[in-house]
Amino acid sequence: MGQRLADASTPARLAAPDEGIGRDELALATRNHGLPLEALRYDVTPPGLHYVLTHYDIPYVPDDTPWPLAVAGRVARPLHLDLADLRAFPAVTTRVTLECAGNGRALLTPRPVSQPWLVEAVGTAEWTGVPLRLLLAEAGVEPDAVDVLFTGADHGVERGVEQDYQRSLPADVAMGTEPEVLVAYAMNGAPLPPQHGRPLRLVVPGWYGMAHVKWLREIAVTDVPFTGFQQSVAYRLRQESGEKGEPVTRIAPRALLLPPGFPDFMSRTRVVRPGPVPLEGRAWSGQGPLAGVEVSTDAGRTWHEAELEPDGGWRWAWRRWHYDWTATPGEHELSARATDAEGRTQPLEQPWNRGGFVNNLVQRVPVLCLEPGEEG
Ligand SMILES: Nc1nc2c(c(=O)[nH]1)N[C@H]1C(S)=C(S)[C@@H](COP(=O)(O)O)O[C@H]1N2
Ligand SMILES: [Mo]
Repeated sequence: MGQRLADASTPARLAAPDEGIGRDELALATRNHGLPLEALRYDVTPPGLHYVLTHYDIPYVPDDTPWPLAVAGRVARPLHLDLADLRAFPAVTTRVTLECAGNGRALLTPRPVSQPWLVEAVGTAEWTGVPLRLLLAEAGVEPDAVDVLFTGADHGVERGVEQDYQRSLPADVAMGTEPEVLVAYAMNGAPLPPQHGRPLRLVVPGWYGMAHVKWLREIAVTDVPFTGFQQSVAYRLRQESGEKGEPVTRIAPRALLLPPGFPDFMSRTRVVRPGPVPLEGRAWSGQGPLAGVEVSTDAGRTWHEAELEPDGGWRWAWRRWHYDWTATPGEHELSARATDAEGRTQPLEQPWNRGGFVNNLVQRVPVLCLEPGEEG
């Protein structure tokens, strides 16, 4: 049994406000990566630019692996499928924006010691696969089903216990159509890349990343709620370490700006020239559908309605928004905020819980507008 390892989901501790990034956070930050924010320009994130989060090692899966997938537990007819069997089911393609539940946690005070995302743990892909409800119907779910448990092929040590990556969904969510959960074998029309779950992953549109189990090898229907580490210890909203906490589920509304102008290499401040500066970005929500996006160019003091483009039929994908700004010389702070149809919006003051989950604090983008004719 290995020693206790740092994990990307529940912070072992909180960093003091002035404490720099530690070795455990660096170890996570150098194997995972975020979306370069300029890639918010694309409807579908280009290959390699989608964020990646892996808790353990990426399993090695050679191209010709048949990959057995079991559908077991409280079902009338357990299934033993492989990739070829799955491809024989009707295929569905869905465009989905995926976001890590810990997105934004590196900006919190105190900072949870875990994967240090700023705001870039997001990406959009077109996933192709079999609706999970078809597999469950084929297996015949027993009436006493409570949860459906998904097991990945990766594993590691959590709090001194060796275990597989496992997450469950309530049975009604697993069998539902809004959203339709997929067992996906393709990403953007190609087999899944290794880091995104080759050869099979779960896709749960509208839910935070932890639910989308990669390297999926077993689906088990259970008559008791699943209480494993990634369900009951990690991914809970807690103010104090001993609390049971509410589970993390659907993605809260968020808008991000495509960085305007060009970066000042060291400070990362954005530099623009005076005059018209078109602002654009993306907004999404896994809770209520989006109702609107507003932009502030004065550090959140005043807000202006942005133009939010239609969803093109992709309910679970981000939507483009734009707003015409006229920049004047000097320093500015830009923000955007999304609101959903039920009035949920993004806070200006940080929401806080021990894991730094579901934190949709408004993004702040410092901008320096040059004097006319000045060089950056
Ligand atoms: N088997 C397995 N599935 C997993 C994970 C993992 O570590 N192992 N990480 C989860 C988390 S926390 C996130 S945010 C998403 C990230 O998906 P991506 O790397 O394809 O963007 O995968 C989820 N599925
Ligand atoms: Mo995540």
